[in-house]
Order: sequence, then structure tokens, then C-alpha cells
Amino acid sequence: MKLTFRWYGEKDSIPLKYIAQIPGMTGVVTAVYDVPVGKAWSDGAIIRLKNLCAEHNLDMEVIESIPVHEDIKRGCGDRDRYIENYCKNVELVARHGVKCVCYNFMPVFDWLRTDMYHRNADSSTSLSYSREDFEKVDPDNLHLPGWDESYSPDELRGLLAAYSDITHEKLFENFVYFLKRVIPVCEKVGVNMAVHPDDPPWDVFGLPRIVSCESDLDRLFAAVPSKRNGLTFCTGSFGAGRDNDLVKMAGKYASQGRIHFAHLRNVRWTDDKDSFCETGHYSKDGSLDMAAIVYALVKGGFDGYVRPDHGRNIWDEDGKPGYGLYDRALGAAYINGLFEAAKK
Ligand code: DNO
Repeated sequence: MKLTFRWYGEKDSIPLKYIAQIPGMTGVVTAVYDVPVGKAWSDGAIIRLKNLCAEHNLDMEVIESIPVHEDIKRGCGDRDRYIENYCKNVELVARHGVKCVCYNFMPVFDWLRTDMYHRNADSSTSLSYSREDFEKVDPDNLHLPGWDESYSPDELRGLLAAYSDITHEKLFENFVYFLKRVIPVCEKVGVNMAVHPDDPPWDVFGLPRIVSCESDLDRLFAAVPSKRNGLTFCTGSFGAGRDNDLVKMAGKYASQGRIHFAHLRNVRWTDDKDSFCETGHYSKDGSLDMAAIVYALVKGGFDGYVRPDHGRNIWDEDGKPGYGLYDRALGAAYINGLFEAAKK
């Protein structure tokens, strides 16, 4: 595996120097953040990022994300033009050595939480999701932690309405339409597409979600069989779904050569319904058996990119929720240990 670390570009408060000092670190996972979704990126932006990484001996082989425009997900209006731009971006990043693109196909929202600063017993903070709090959210006056800066309540209302006729089936058709155009480009330029699972893995606000569980993945890979059509195996996202057997899924999709990227983190189920809280990476801290998952990945022949995922804010760090330095660095050290042990 190749250990990587998410870096939000030059605006990230975490210097590349610190990332490079984490044991076993090979590269960063990043993106161009200042171009609107659907537009083509420039050579200059990618070269700049790559050169900054190279100054610290860090590779830049994974992009997270090239976001998918809502018109593509809804299968309307300008989708062909946006898909064309998407393909251009894949070709562009491939020219600069990128091997894997992480993206998602979730309508409107990417991840969703009800608290970005849940206070844990040890006074660290982490992201959490409470079914009870979620049920109190008024869809007509949406204020969501982490999303208020991206959309106004009016825009959100409009977007939700625009999805009112998009069923799971329709979304799936639109997904396949997209992949059937993008994957041939990936084959030509040697890039793996790694879809990120729905987070959390169930429908929200009536919006369909179709990358939540094993049967979703089977259907997706059957529809577009190229191995370039693969997965970001995000343990925290799949793991919030109590019915997902992560050890089985890790082994199955690793041995099928579908896992190109793994986000490794733990969650603790906090009630008997859907609620969960993000924890440190260690198995004992949460509900997932991280050692068994890593062992299944290794046994299945997984040799892709890995990154520690959301950490807590610890040691008084005031980091971007989920993306501070300290707890993710601890996570990285733990992940190194799990892989070393699993391999030996
Ligand atoms: C959350 C991330 C996701 C991921 C996207 C990929 O912390 O894992 O936002 O980057 O779903 O498009």
C-alpha cells in the first residue's frame, strides 16, 4: 500500500513539511479547489501543486476529488458538456502523473453530520451524526453544520426540489451514462476512478443514494465492468451502516481488484438506530474491527493508496473538523502497524 495524507492545497494550515515527517508517508491527496464544479482545470494549477509536493519528496498520485456536476447526476441540461470537461480534467491530471481519482455520486450533499464539534469524554472533539437531531432539521429552512457556507437555505430548497423526480433507478442510469463516457478515457490514460461511498450510507431528505452497500457495488461493477471503475473503500462511511459487513466487503472487492484507494477510520455506533460518532482510528475506540479489515484487504491483494481519514481534534488543535494534523498522524502510524502486521 502507499500511505497518503489529504492536503487542502496552499490554504491548508498543515504544512507539507509536517506531512512528510509522518512515518511511511509517500504522498498527498489533493485537488484544485478554486475552480467551480464542472469547469476545466488548468495545467498551471496542477503543476504548481505537484511542484510544492515534490519539494518535500511527496508524490501527488491521487486527486480527491474531481467533483461531479449536479446536471450530470440529474441527467439534465448541460450534462454532456460537463462530462466533456470531466474527461479533460482526467486527461490533464494523468499527464502530471495522477493514477487515481476519488469522487462521489451523492446528490447535493457529500458527507452529512449533525455536529462537527461533538465533545468526547476525553474532551477531544469529533464529527457525529445523531438520528434524533437529524429528524429535527427542517427541510424548508435547512441549516446544516458544514454546509451553511456552501448553500443558502433558498438554494438548498431549490436543489432538493430539482431532485424530486430523480429516483434511485434514474440516478443509477445517470451514473452509468457518466461512467460509460469517462471510463474509456481512464483506460486510455491509465487512471483509476474510485467512487466514494455515500456518507452516511442511506438516503437523506428524500435524496436517493446508490453507493451504500454491497449490492449497490455489485450492480455498479456489473454495469461498467472495466477495472478502472473502482472504489474508495471508506470504512467510516460504509461502517456507519450496521448491515454492511466491512471485513467481507474489503476482502471481496480487494480480490476483484476494485479497491484503488482506502480511507481508513473508525466510528462508534451510539444508539441502536443510525447514530454514530467518529473516534480515533484504533479498533477498541469504535465499532469497527480495523485489524480484521486491513487483514482482509491485504489478503485480497490490495496494493493501492491508503489515507488516514477524519481524526478528532486533540491536544487543543483547532483543526478543520476531521482534518487536523495530530489525530490523523496517529491514525497513519496505526495504519502502518496494521499493514506491517497483516503482511508479516
Ligand atoms: C470526507 C471525504 C469526502 C470525499 C468525497 C469524494 O471527508 O471523504 O468528502 O472527499 O466524497 O468525492
